Amino acid sequence: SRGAVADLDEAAEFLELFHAENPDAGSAAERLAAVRTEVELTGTYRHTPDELQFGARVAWRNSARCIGRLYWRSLLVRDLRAVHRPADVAAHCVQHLRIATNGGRIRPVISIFPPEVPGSPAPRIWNEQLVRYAGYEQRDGSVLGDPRYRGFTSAVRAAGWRPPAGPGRFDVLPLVVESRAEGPRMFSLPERVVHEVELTHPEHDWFAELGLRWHAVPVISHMRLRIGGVSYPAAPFNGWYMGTEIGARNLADGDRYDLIGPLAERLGLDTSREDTLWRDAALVELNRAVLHSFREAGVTITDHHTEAQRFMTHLAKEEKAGRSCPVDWSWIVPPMSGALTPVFHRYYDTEPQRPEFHVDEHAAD
Ligand code: HEM
Ligand code: NRG
Repeated sequence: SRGAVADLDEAAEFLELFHAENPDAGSAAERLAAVRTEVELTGTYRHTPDELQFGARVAWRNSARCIGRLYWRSLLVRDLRAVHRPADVAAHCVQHLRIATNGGRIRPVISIFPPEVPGSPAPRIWNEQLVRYAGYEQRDGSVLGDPRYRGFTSAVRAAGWRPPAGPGRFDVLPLVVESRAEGPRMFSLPERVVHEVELTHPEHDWFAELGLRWHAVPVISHMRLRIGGVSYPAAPFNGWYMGTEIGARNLADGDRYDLIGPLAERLGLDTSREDTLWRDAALVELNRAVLHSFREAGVTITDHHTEAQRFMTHLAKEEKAGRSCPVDWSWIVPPMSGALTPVFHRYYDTEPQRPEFHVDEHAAD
């Protein structure tokens, strides 16, 4: 299948990078010769644990859309290349959530499942993230829950999944893991491992009555990790949230929870004219509530000013190391108060670098 055979040019490029940045790792020429032979004999090659760890960390370092890259060296890499059965993949995803959540002190973690190799297809995770909320299409065409997962929700319902206590706005979807041997299989996440934060506001007591919440850890599970010509289709990874992801997008976007209008009403803002900036005022209160609630709950989160400042530090460090740092301006600039952050006010390198994460076109939405 496509991508199953390791690309020797990409392997050489990666091994040169690995040895340049890890001078104690021995001879690059010797390793490359061994890899050449292995690829000729088997169509692929096996990364050493050190290569795997370095490759995953550098893939994060190269993520042009990620503002959180300052701590790329701290990524905890779980080598799960021996785990093939869907039930075991799901169990290790649960373990990933436990390790990453860490009682609220979130740790950046990646779990790397088997690569695509000739003759042995790798398991796949269909979910976009390990924790996502169901979206139920109502008779009137509106959606209860997260409209983004309307398609995924109806697919798992057709396959027999039932929401635990009747449909709600924040029902955690099951994992779907597929292998060649067993096909797609569904697994519910144990409630205890899905840490969530109930949203309150630092001043408005009534905010709690809105019944809003969000999960503590974003674990992206639909991106393929490609290291030195070898492709890992299931490699879920996480860091912590930047508040705006929840407050300025997930809960605010018109095609997500769409809460700006109802919130402005509760805040008593003048919504009769745009130039009162009621949308902007409501957005700020929603984002204050997100940051306040995570902080009170002891769950790691950062505001966009702090994270943008850290990213400037990261850029300076990468420049000093003589490396090009790819950046996608349209993703790096936060979705509120963009020009108040330093990342807005400059141009960036855009040339992609390898290793990299890619959106896996096979994953469901
Ligand atoms: C994207 C922050 C850790 C890889 C993003 C985005 C933010 C962000 C705000 C944009 C998301 C959006 O607009 O939807 C952070 C923070 C982290 C962190 C605060 C804390 C440590 C990580 C880690 C990895 C990673 C550990 C990988 C090992 C990526 C990738 C994207 C991304 C690949 C692009 C996702 C896509 O194309 O949909 N990150 N991140 N990030 N991040 Fe990070
Ligand atoms: N906006 C998405 C998550 C995308 C990645 N963000 C991170 N990644 N913080 C959301 O769920 O809102 N990370 O690995 O920490």
